[in-house]
Amino acid sequence: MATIQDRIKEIEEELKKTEYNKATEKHIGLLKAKMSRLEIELLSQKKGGGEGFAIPKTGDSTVALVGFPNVGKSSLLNDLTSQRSETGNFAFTTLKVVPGIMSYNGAQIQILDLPGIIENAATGSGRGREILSMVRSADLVVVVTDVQVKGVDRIVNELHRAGIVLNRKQKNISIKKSNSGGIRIHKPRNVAVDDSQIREILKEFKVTNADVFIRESIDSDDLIDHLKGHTVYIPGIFVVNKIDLPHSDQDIEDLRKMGKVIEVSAATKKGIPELKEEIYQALSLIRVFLREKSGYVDLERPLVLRKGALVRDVVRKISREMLESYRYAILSGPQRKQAELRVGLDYELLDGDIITIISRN
Ligand SMILES: Nc1nc2c(ncn2[C@@H]2O[C@H](COP(=O)(O)OP(=O)(O)OP(=O)(O)O)[C@@H](O)[C@H]2O)c(=O)[nH]1
Ligand SMILES: [Mg+2]
Repeated sequence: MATIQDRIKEIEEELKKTEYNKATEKHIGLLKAKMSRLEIELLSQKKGGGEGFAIPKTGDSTVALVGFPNVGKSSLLNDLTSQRSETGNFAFTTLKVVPGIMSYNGAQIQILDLPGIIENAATGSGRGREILSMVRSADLVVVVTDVQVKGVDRIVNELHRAGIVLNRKQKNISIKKSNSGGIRIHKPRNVAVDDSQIREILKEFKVTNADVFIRESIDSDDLIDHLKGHTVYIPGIFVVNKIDLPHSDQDIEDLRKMGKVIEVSAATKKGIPELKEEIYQALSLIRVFLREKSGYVDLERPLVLRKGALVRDVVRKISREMLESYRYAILSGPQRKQAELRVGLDYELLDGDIITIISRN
């Protein structure tokens, strides 16, 4: 009898052979749904992976470096942080996760150098799955390649199979299962996936009675990702390392379709300052400075928060008790028109804000 792995392989082969066009679109959607379903089945059969692998998250944000072996991930970690990760001119020099801290603009950004095990990591070895679970919890994925750019799509696909979607927003879909009544689909007119295809995909996930609410334009991948149920949506940037070596500009140009591309050389340090800046930007962080009672503002030590953070988040970071005794805060900063803005706990902060917290007593 064919094992689940065999069936996954078969579908993979068929997907490779099938050219994507209007006529095959539905068929491809269904094959992908089948494959996701089988992968979930396979994972549920396996027990947890190796031991002592997980690295605790530290700092203000976590960035995962992923890519094929020998592309220079460890060399980059060494350039970005003060950590020393072993490098070598052969595959699989790095066998465990090596963390480092990149200090940038007052933010402490944790960078994880991951072993170059990517292909079939989702369904393969325990180690591969452990690596993917570290990628899942990262705030940013940096896909590293050398100037042999071809094959980066395989990495993106492998991440996708593991429920990690790069540079795509989560779509507004909800599915309310019921006991009878079949499938009822509620969707706006501009959705490209037709009802029969939605039904087929749902059937693959054994959903036969449900109300399906689709509230924006989606494709079949969006629906499958939703049904898989554990999908995370993370920003990703692409780094082409070893740019000091001969390379094809066209290959790099093609890569730009997948996201932001930064060309660097860990060997000559070309592009390293730009890479640091891009990592910082991609994390969408803001820095807020605290004015102490004495009036002193320490500009060297900002509080680092996510874009969209509220005054409440700063107060909570300082102390829980302060949340109780909070009266109001005064904001000023380069992005504020008003000199001194009096605000409540639910006011949104902007990068560079200086905050004075006024509490009772
Ligand atoms: N020419 C050139 N060589 C580089 C560059 N960056 C790294 N290398 C070399 O490429 C080889 C692999 O570098 P590593 O940093 O060990 O690569 P890795 O991606 O961590 O490899 P694994 O741990 O095996 O996955 C080493 O011999 C490095 O010296 C670069 O920018 N230019
Ligand atoms: Mg390495």
